[in-house]
Amino acid sequence: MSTNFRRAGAALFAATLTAATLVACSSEQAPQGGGDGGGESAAASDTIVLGFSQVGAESGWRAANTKSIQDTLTTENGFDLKFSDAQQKQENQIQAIRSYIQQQVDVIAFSPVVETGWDAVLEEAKAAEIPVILTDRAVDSEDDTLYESFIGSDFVEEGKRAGDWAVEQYDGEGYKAVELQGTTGAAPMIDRQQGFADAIAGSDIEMIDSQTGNFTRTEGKQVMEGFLQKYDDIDLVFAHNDDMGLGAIEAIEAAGKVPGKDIKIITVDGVKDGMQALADGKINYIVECNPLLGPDLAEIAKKVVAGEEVEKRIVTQDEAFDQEAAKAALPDRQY
Ligand code: GZL
Repeated sequence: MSTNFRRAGAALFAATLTAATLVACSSEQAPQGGGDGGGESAAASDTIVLGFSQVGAESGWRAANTKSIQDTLTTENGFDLKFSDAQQKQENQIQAIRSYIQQQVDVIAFSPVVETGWDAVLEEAKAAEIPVILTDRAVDSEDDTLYESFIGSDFVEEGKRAGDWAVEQYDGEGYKAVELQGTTGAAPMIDRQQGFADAIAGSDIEMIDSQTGNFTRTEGKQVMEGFLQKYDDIDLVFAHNDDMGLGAIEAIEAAGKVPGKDIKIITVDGVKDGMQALADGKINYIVECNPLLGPDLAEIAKKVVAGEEVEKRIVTQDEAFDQEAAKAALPDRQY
């Protein structure tokens, strides 16, 4: 009998027991959390207690992702959301997941800050029969029974789309490019770098330097300042997110050059500030990475708790924008 089925049976037993308990003593405060039920109020047994460990608050994308999760996993929608911000530290995420296990939540969900180092804590969640859902970023675990589903974009495809556009626009001009990489070891950093490199491999665009800007505007600016001091012939910046691209714009302007013209910029995400810079001609192309993962997470969590089979991989659909498309899209952007 699968874990999910076992948990569904336990939930049904708990609900039945709860109904009986409510008749006997309506004032008893039901214990929060999953576990075997026992004494839970009918309302509480219908509520899914979900523990979520978020990467941090490093970028506009992350803020939009957090808002989507908190706006969707509400009590009105049947959730008791326990939310923690790991400030981009894996040890904080592991600590939060262990806390959720101790609290016997019904489901654990998280966006892994980096790909590696998760097997031990995911084994602990599995031993506690608490299902885990990955959102946004992947883990490199060989054992895919450690999580029920992974909901997020295809980052290799995002990098490829960025590189394909660069080749289409700039091949044959001997462009020298620099790369502002995301957090070292994070799935979007590894995959976007790979996708872009594969796309430009057959062109004369030369990647002369890469360095992490940790997905933040401040660090993206600092790294770009360093590149501008080191090289006087940069033609193109590929930034793994809008925030680092916006930091690069500040550095390029401070160096007396015109972003989007003297130095072309391609980024990933499509958050409002990035799309505005694109519309203003300071960025040349943005590949979107949709952060609005709350609805998919809620749907998958409900199916998992109900013991229903769920897709192991749910790929979020992304668009891409040039400067004209950004002007048209801006008024309707949700984030
Ligand atoms: C991508 C997400 C990345 C964004 C960054 O799904 O993990 O992390 O591209 C964010 O803006 O910091």
